[in-house]
Amino acid sequence: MATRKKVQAKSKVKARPQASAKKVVNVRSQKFAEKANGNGLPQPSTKPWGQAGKALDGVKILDFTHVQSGPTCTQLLAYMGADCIKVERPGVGDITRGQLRDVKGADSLYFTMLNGNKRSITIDSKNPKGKDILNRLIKHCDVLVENFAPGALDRMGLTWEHIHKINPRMIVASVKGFGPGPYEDCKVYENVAQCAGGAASTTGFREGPPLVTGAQIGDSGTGLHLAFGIVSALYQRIRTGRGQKVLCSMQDGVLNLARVKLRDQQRLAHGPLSEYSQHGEGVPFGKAVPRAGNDSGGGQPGWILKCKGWETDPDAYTYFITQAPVWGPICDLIGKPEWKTDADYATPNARLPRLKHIFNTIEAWTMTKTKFEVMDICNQHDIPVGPILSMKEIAEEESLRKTGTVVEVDHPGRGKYLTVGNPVKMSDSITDVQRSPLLGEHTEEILTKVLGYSAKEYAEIKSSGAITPPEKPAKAEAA
Ligand code: CAO
Repeated sequence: MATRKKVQAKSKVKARPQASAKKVVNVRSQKFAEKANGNGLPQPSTKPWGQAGKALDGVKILDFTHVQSGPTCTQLLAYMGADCIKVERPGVGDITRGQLRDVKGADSLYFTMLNGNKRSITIDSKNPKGKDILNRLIKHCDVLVENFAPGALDRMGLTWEHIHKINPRMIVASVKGFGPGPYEDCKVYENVAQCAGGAASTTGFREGPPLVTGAQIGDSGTGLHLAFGIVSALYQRIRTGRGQKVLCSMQDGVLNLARVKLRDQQRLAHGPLSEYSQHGEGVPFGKAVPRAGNDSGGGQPGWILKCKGWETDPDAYTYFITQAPVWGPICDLIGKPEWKTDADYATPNARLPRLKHIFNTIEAWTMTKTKFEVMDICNQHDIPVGPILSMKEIAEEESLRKTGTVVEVDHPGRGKYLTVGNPVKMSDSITDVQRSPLLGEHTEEILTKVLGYSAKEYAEIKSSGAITPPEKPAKAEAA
């Protein structure tokens, strides 16, 4: 009790400077207070949960992204309710529209799964009228998001100075391969980032080469980081009234996700990494963190084990963690009750040099069960295990459909397809996943309804080449 009182007292002291913050904030909070119910806070919505709009309703995004990293970011913002206006090159669009195509002539899944809930406008950013339109969009929007190669935005004339001059409130958010330094001018794709961010050197088996992972930690991971930066900048703008630059380098994003390996690098200076199975096998460590195969990244040893059917099913495996508190039930399940008291097996430290033998013994048991049976049996004893789910199994998993994590949407060009919905679930901001837009589907709507161009102006824009693909040169007449 005494401790709680102390904490409360502390937070009171902290709250005071906020209440007497700068004038600007005071004026705003006074306005809130007028509507308030006596405690200085705005009234809660009268609408039921989930019916008061979405978290980012009213936020307008000028989406200049392409490929994967940037679109991941803006799709998440759109899922949260932001109005995302995707600018694409006339006639071409985001290059992924045509990459890895599975349905002839239709937008690829690569594109459709990264650009849901957005509107598409085509603008040639190098055409003078195109530049005018972009300037209007800059005035209209809150955030410009881009992931062009270094310098490309500046070459379009859209420098930070230019943008900030015409809209001081605009947040300019960028993904680049590297941050400032020797590699800042380099173009970067997913696997380059995985390698440069320390993930590849620490992934794979000790005896094999570095390995990249299937999860797109460089692209989607960095897009996610950028979304966090944008929302933070929007929040800070409430106080400062001005936008700022937000930069996420893919190298930084990957390193952030691989931070436990930088932890291990520093631990190496103080002795071998005892939880790595190479330690138990008596293999000495080198100067850098080695690849750890399927070792668990934390303090509880784990490994991937075969399950019933592994001979024909490449995914008939389970991850099995020998968490210390459930060592007793593990021994009972695998038919080794004597290991509970045997000094060679009874404690986590005693087990470390014998992990290979222990996992082989557990595997002899898991091979008699399917991965789902292992899951069911082990969870009754609180033993942490995880079936290796194939993408087929995930696509068909009922519970993921029910939560809106896997969503089926209909597309005029390609029919029904699956996409990944919002992985963040909010009780008062419900995501409604919509199909990706066709190239330029909303050009007229945005120009006339959002930017207020008249019908006459729209016709002029149309004939200027600013929103249409360049005309193909006439074929030379046969001699
Ligand atoms: N109108 C006119 N021109 C346009 C345009 C438009 N609407 N949209 C793009 N362009 C132009 C750009 O201005 C640029 O022209 P310049 O080189 O003359 O300035 C050109 O298209 C190509 O842009 P780019 O260099 O960004 O594209 P790229 O295909 O050559 O490179 C990529 C792609 C991803 C390697 C590079 O953009 C990059 O390194 N981005 C940052 C890191 C990143 O996000 N990587 C992840 C990609 S996802 O795997």
